Amino acid sequence: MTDYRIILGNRRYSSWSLRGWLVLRLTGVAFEEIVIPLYRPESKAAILAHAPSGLVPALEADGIAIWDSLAIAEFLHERFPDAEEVLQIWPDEALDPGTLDANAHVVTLTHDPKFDLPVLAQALRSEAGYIGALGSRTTHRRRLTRLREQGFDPAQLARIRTPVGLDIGARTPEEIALSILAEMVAARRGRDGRPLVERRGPIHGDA
Ligand SMILES: N[C@@H](CCC(=O)N[C@@H](CS)C(=O)NCC(=O)O)C(=O)O
Repeated sequence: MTDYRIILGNRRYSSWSLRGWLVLRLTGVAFEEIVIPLYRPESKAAILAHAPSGLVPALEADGIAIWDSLAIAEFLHERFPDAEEVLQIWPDEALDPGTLDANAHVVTLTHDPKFDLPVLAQALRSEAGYIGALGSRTTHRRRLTRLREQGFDPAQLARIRTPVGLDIGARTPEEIALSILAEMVAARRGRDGRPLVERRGPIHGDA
């Protein structure tokens, strides 16, 4: 019987790890999970002991290593073609603009145009109250060009917040998440995210 072992980072902030793990879980097969704390001096060597890419997730099955989350998904799909819950769809196909109202917050995090662009286009077609995209200004200039080609006008494109988050000097994944969530709250409450010590009016008052 095949033993399946998945090597991954913390699923809460490594979305690549989450994807590999999710697909494996949806097959219904029993598996062992090896969680490697990321971004520590010893992390790379620990991952390299399992996958030559030095990146998580990686899957071990029948003495072979499979890495890159898409390769893991492909491999598992071939092994478990009947796993009904495995969704073979792209993120934008899963995202129905009709379900996103003013309370919806959409942020793309992959930096990969093949995932980010279709999702941003769907979000722009929706009423989502907050649309953000992680990535450099150069990446965003390229995104804007592609979205303009799809017919979005400057006013529509201005809804995308990027670089996303408040300026708190965030570096780690946790800090970046905090900066994005803080901006979401500020946007929702109509505030600009300045320190409270600089606020003249009532702290909980209207913007
Ligand atoms: N394209 C790869 C990306 C994997 C990836 O970038 N993993 C990150 C964590 S989210 C990683 O292992 N980082 C560790 C490092 O760079 O040392 C996949 O789909 O699996």
